Amino acid sequence: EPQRCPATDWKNPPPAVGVRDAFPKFDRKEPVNSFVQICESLIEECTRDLPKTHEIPEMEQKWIVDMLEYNVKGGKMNRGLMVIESGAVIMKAQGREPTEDDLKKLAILGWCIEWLQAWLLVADDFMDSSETRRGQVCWYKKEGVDEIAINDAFLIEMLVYRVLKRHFWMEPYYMDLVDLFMETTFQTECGQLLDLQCKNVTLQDFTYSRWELIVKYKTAFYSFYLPVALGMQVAGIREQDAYDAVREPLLLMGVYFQAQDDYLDAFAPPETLGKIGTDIQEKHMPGGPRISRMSGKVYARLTWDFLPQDKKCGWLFVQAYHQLCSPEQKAYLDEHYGKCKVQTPEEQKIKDIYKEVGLERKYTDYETKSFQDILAFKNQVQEALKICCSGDDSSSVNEGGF
Ligand code: GPP
Ligand code: MG
Ligand code: MG
Ligand code: MG
Repeated sequence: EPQRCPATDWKNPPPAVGVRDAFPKFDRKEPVNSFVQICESLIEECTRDLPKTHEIPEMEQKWIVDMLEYNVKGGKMNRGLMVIESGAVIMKAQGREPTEDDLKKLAILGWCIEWLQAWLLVADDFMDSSETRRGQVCWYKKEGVDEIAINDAFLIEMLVYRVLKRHFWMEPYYMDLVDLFMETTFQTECGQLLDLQCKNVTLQDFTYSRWELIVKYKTAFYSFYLPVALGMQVAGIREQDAYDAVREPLLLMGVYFQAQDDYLDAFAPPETLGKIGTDIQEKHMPGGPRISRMSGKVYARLTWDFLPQDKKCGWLFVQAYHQLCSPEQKAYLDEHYGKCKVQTPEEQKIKDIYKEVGLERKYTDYETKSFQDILAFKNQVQEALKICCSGDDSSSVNEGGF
């Protein structure tokens, strides 16, 4: 049999069978704990051989392990767990119980999304000049990390493809997984571009439809469509109609999710949020000398140059500015939005305006309407999954609570 990837053949080609045998089981009664255990195995597996295969010295190997430990864990793991849940529900609808290995495969793909998200956030925090993430200091802010964070983000990205190769190269849907991860990354990068370009447009351009476009691309594809599409791949679904039928409601969920993120950025206390909201403040600190320490040596160096101030197109802002504010309130936003420092009276005043114009109520109404819009797709999704799920046990899709 000809070799699959002769130009990049690994020194130790991953075996076709038994590659996950030593992995801990995914236990549906202990989903969170057993899911985390599987991440440990993945970190071990993808860093263990680097000294041999890529001539990585011990220090850099340890850097990668520590960097993964710091960045891939500590999230809510909603996306990762969603892969397992949707894969298992679909398999049941097909009239089969997911095997132990099916669940391990789903969990590994779940971690592939969590790792994708990890590198996106490492990069995003750098771009947003954020301080904290998941209750800890942002990676790029750690001493001795700084700009290395950019390469670390790229490293995590490629480790995902190495996990895919090790565990799925022999599957008929391996190419589809690679294609799906690449397309989803591209969609997310398009969204991030739209998000970052906000600093080059005026507040007038921050319309609801621009906001919706940004969040559909920067959040919804990777957070909601990707987990379910991965579950469908493992469940053996090949029909394009099925993927097309689930995409729209999942994207609506993603858009609603980002509205919630934007809402919480202003209104949730940092202890609950695990980070300090940055949507209202200016995004780049003025440049200046800064001391940093590496391998015991002290360096003084220049940090950020004076970069143009930027502003964020968030759900709260687009609602307030275009629909709810009085001319005076609008003028205040024109003067201070995206220009004030974090946790200052100006930032607080903007939050007060958000409250005065009734944004909390508006958000609750939006939440109710989103929920109804999403539920309206229930039949369409059930039909699509029934078509490609063999057997006539048509009630089982329901029971799974898809
Ligand atoms: C988070 O948005 C953005 C992403 C996860 C996409 C990043 C994409 C890249 C190509 C780097 P946010 O900045 O509103 O989220 P948070 O408030 O959590 O920082
Ligand atoms: Mg951010
Ligand atoms: Mg961002
Ligand atoms: Mg946010």
